[in-house]
Amino acid sequence: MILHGYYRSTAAWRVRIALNLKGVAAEHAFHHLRHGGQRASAYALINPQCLVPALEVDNGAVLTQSLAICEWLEETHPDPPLLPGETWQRGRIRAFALAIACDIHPVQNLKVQERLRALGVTDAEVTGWARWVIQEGLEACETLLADGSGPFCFGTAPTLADLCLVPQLYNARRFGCELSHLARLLAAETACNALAPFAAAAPDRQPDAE
Ligand SMILES: N[C@@H](CCC(=O)N[C@@H](CS)C(=O)NCC(=O)O)C(=O)O
Repeated sequence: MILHGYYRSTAAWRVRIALNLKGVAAEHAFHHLRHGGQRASAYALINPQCLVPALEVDNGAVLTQSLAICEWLEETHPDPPLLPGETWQRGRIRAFALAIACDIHPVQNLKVQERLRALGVTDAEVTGWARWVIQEGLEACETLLADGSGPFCFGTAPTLADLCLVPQLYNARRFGCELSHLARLLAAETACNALAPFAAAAPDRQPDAE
């Protein structure tokens, strides 16, 4: 099994955490996003969206989209669960994960930033745009956890929600977001980072880290 990623890709990071939590071994292939590696013709054959991650399984078949990969891992390796609990709780975990994966991350993604720059938007304006998108989105995420007891997003063990949160907080800091008032999110991040599967998935622990 090969995970195609990049050390600082928050979407690939989600999958690295899932693999580590479930104890599933994978080789890693790295594609330098700042150098356009995701658009190389060989990689476009693996993921026609020219995005990481992509998971190539042993028969050569490929699964794209980080949350689809995480759900496939969940179904093939149920323990420990990324979507624990009864159906309502599982729905809430998915809603939180999707708030990040669908409504924050794609709007601040590299591709969008590059397109804005190509249209003449300045670097400072692009950074401000990403900061605003992430700040507004994470403030809503904090409220989504209002009735929780922690220490993780949804209880006493990490779930798909935490897999999305930790990388997005990293991006939030890169773009200068104000996070100090997001107490529930920060507490969940602290709980996650104390776990070896999360620590081993961090960007600075990846072989292609710069
Ligand atoms: N929805 C996709 C998003 C994938 C994605 O946007 N990946 C980013 C890195 S985090 C990427 O490959 N960006 C390259 C680009 O924007 O050109 C997923 O969850 O897998």
